[in-house]
Amino acid sequence: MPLNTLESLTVDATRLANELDQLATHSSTPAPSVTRVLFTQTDLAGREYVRSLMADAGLEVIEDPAGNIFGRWVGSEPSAPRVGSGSHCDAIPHAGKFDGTVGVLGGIAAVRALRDAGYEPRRSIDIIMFTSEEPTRFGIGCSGSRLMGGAMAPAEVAVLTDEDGISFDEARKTAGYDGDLADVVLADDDYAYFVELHVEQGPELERRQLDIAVVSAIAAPASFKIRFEGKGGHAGTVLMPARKDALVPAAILIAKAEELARNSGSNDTVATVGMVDVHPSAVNSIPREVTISFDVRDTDLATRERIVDALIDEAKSLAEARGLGFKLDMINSDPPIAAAPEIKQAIEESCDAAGLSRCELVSRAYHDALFMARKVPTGMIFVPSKDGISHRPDEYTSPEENARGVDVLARTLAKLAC
Ligand code: HGY
Ligand code: MN
Ligand code: MN
Repeated sequence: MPLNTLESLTVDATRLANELDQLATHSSTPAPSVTRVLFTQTDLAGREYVRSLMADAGLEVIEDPAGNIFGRWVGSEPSAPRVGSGSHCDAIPHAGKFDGTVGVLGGIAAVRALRDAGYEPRRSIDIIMFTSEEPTRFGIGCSGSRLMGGAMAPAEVAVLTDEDGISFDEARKTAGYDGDLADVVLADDDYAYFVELHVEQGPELERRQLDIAVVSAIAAPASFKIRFEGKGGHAGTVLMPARKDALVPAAILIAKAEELARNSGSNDTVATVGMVDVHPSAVNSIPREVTISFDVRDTDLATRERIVDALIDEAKSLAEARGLGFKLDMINSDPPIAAAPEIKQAIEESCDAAGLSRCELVSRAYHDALFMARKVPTGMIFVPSKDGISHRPDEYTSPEENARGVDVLARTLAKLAC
């Protein structure tokens, strides 16, 4: 079908907004927050809803052993490498309703708009809900796309365990996902292209008053845990010289992380300690074991590595100087990716055809696209985030802004799948 039929492309902004609201009701925390953790009841309910939307849009619903869900629009050449699009529907505790979901429900809306415009793909188009982009339950993000992209071995993912000691393998099977995780890994020619629509989760589009960002690169995330082991004891009877307090060096290290990130010489360096676990955590007991989680990112791999190494060195010398035990648990340390030029161009042309303003941005958040890029030429489309807010209940992108992103996604998919 010639692409000029796309002049008649219309996206139902209200319907998409209602569907995003409906999905947000599947949450284990009260509105306006959204919490939807991998393979919990609310996640399973969310999956059911996504499958119903895919089926309603005429997509063939396929699920793999890791719980990745594919809504397939079979093209006239079903054996040709497909075009993939999609994102995630799991949500960290007390998040908002747009992170990830706009890329899944927006992808389905893009298919509806293309069908209504009379478009017929040559390459099949898959709208993918990746099984778990957030690290909440198993400590590492993007387990589904890591498997698909070959960034993590099936045997490694299978044994990831949550804080109750339940493994990924047990959790997926309880959720009804059997089969061999090795079947999740993509063949090199499964997909020709992958495009992800996502909210910016930053302030740039709103600040510059632009409609769309064409993502040029995705920053490199690393996360690790450091544990200090001391002696603990009674808060009243153990005098200061005799103490081996595990929380004080942790506090010093947290301040050090901020100092290193602020003074790295790069505006793109970020370092966060989002979790601190203190044992035994009693007001009158000296902390005996403390585990702190680090999230360090930069668009430049060498800079990020330098900050991570400096933090680990600092931790080791703090432990030595204070006679404490020390343990490092490296969780992930991923390279950045650059978006594929041909996909950036398709997105740019689609913005221009739709009469939408655009700019180029680096993604400081990671996404499933970071791992799909291991196997497939990949690109991303951003729509604005109000006040740059995300991972908070007041995350917001308007129906009109989401619909503009879907319009660009639809045109981009049509270009790539023809
Ligand atoms: O942390 C991230 O960048 C993503 O939102 N999970
Ligand atoms: Mn997120
Ligand atoms: Mn996301």
